[in-house]
Amino acid sequence: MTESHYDSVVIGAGFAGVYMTHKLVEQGLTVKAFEAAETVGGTWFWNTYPGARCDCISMEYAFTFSPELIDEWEWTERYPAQPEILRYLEFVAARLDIKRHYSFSTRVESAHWDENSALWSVSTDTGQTVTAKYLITAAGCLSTSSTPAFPGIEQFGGQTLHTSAWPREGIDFSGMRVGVIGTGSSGVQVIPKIAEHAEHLTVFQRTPAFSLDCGNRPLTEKEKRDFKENIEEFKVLSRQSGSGQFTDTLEVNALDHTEEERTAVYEDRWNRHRAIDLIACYPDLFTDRAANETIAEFFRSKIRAVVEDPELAEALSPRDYPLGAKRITLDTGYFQTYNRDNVSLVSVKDAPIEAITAAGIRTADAEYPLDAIVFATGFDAITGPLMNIDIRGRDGVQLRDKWADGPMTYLGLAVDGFPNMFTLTGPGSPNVLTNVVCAIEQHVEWTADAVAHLESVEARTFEADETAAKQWTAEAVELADTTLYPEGNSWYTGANIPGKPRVIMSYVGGLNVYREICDDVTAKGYEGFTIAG
Ligand code: NA7
Repeated sequence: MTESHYDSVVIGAGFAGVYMTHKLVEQGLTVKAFEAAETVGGTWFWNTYPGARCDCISMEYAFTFSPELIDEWEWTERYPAQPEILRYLEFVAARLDIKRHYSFSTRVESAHWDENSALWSVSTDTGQTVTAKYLITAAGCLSTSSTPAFPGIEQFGGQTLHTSAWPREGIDFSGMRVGVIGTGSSGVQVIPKIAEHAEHLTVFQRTPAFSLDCGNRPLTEKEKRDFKENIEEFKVLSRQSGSGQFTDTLEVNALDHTEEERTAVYEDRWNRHRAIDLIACYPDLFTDRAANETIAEFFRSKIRAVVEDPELAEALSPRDYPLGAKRITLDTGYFQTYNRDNVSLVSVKDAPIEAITAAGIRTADAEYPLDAIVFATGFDAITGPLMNIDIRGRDGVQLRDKWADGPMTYLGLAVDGFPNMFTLTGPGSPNVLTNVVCAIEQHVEWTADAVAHLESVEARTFEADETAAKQWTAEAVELADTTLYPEGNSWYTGANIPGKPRVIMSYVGGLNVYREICDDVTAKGYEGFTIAG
């Protein structure tokens, strides 16, 4: 073999790529890893917009596999801001000595399976080509940004920015008329920050967000100590939970409580400032629309309590989808921002944005002159990062063609016709509907065990069976249909990208159940896979 052959290629240096590379190296495999950014971080490298913050609690959004990493790292805030998570990943990369396996500032353009050699041939935008037995994608769920194809975008005379490609030196909005399009997690976080500096901020809202005041604050010394002292119990509880975040779900349905009892429960949960404590507080909240409406109305009451103008409060209140069917956003002073004199809201639901002009934004019924436009318009999530790479399996079949009508995977981790390829946080896994770091630890460890097994039996190929993939994908859809997820036009279902097939891209049965299924597959000798020698 030439120097450009490795046992495995890993794509990406976010949480998943860093841990996967570490595990494979630890198992004695050679690894070539690629990352488009100049360093580790993944989505936390790119999303540097002001206000960018995780929607999971810091101590829960961290690796648990290494006692040293837990011991040596100290989070400062309850909800970590982007710079702190990036520092954490740099710390992890340094402790694991992982960077030497990476080519940074290098984007993988193609990965082609070669039948004769049973190897992947992987090429990059810097002209590197390597071969590897295993191809492991850790390309992230939110790494392909989406900017709607508004006509005239190129004519705009001011500055345009996407939240996920923010200038690292920052931008001074003083004296500027700024427009923000989008009120998902990114919009809800960036809007209060821009409002502090802009001369005027106009928010273009198509769908209002259910948002939870994250009540962010520094962690107390006691919280930090308790976490480390009780880490083993924490690991057990988070692994037993469906969302990778322990919560105490009541044993009574929302509709079996009186309104007064429910309000007391919601109020208590609201003050915990943790989304899972609200959405999972009653068992029926996410399966019964009437139950869901009770908590949706509670969230609306919080908007009315903050926004001084009742008409504006109503315009900011979500009404036409269940709470949780689009991601609950976590905010710091979001609704308060609309009480400012320099902020206005434009609803583009009924009068959509028609064009971007040289001077600003034109909707169906008005024109808004602007100096800068911020696209907080989200991502071609989960499948986008994989379909953007020219990945070809057996018989030259392209992944993007295979998934043209929607992704099909086995366990979210493997695709039939694509031997020796593992898709960490892939569609059909419990990726973004759980604490993703918890999901990543499970995916990486399961994959590492599979690779160790394949090496020990000197397997040549490992491939998901088509029937297993079809069945897994169909079951994942059926399971989602028992919930309220299909009722939201969210990036969970591809509904945010025009033309993208509308199908749930996450396994909604819970990370705990998923873990058992994966372990069972392993125990049954990789049931649903064909291992060829
Ligand atoms: P999201 O949650 O997909 O939000 C995108 C926002 O942009 C959302 O409010 C969209 O409205 C809006 N949007 C998209 N296209 C348009 C057009 N054409 N016109 C008007 N408004 C539009 O992305 P985020 O970056 O906020 O969050 C993604 C995840 O990143 C987040 O959940 C965290 O996990 C991190 P819509 O709702 O589609 O009507």
